[in-house]
Amino acid sequence: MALLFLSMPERAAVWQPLFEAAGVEMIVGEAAVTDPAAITHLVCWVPPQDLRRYPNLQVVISTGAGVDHMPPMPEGVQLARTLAPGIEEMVRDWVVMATLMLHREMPIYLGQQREGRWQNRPVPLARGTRVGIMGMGRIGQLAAETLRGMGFDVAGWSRSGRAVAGVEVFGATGMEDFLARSEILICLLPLTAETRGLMDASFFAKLPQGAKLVHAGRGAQLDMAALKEALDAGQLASAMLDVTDPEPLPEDHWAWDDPRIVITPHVAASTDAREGAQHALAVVRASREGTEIPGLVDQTRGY
Ligand code: NDP
Ligand code: OXD
Repeated sequence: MALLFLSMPERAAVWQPLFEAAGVEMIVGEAAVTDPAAITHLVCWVPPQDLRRYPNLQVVISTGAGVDHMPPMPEGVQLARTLAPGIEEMVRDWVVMATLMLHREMPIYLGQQREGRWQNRPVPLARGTRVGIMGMGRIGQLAAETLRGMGFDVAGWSRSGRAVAGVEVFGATGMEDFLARSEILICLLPLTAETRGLMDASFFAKLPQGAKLVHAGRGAQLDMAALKEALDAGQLASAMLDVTDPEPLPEDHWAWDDPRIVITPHVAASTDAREGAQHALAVVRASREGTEIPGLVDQTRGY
């Protein structure tokens, strides 16, 4: 079994000794492939032009938690995402930061600072403030745990509505009730056919007036024109976005200068090279042993 590594050279330098120690062949870059038939595993963010070049490919591993950027896999090829505690903790930290920033009205205070204005506003309590998390997977659950610990009243929404200890989770049919209670809405959904364009005008209308949006899922889940309308109408008070569509936004996009929005350039998480390598090794071992591939994606469902 050999793994083809198509990612950053500085990461390859961390991976190589770990693969050597594990006795798994790792090839860096397509140019170094002498026998395409030897490649059984491929790790990348940007996939190669033609996956069919590798006739014995078993698993393609995304270097991140998401897989929405991947093309359809050739017949028989499995798709996995990287499971790494660091990714989950980093996104949790970003979500908690963004939730607090919006809850404590930082967009307004940053505006006041730029104007040299010292003016206080009512100070809200976290305790009892109703937060709704869309996507109660690995990251959503971690964020829920921390936000609950800070006193926020957290509910979740997921496809299955699967129970999560200590959190009320709404399923697909409970969306309206979930939105109606979400004073701060957090999106941690994967991008799929079902979630593309989900946050539009009718969606925002279901939130309480003056709600705040924290978005770390994927840009294409958010209709930016609807976001602007909701902000202008006071239906939304503010938003913090780590993901946009496209990334980056065009230079002249209205959102760059909108004081109600804080944008970070898709930096909620970045996979730690060591953790990424350990995950890839676990995938190769699982393929060898015929056990379940960690991070296996259901390609029909899209996540
Ligand atoms: P998981 O697969 O563990 O969880 C996904 C959750 O979304 C599950 O609870 C799932 O429901 C729910 N879900 C999926 N589709 C729907 C739907 N149509 N309606 C309602 N709920 C749905 O993913 P992670 O928690 O690991 O990651 C989530 C996403 O976060 C990633 O896909 C990626 O887009 C984003 N991300 C962003 C990063 C950044 O830097 N900004 C970094 C890492 C991830 P169910 O439980 O029923 O299956
Ligand atoms: C990821 C991401 O999916 O960085 O890991 O968004």
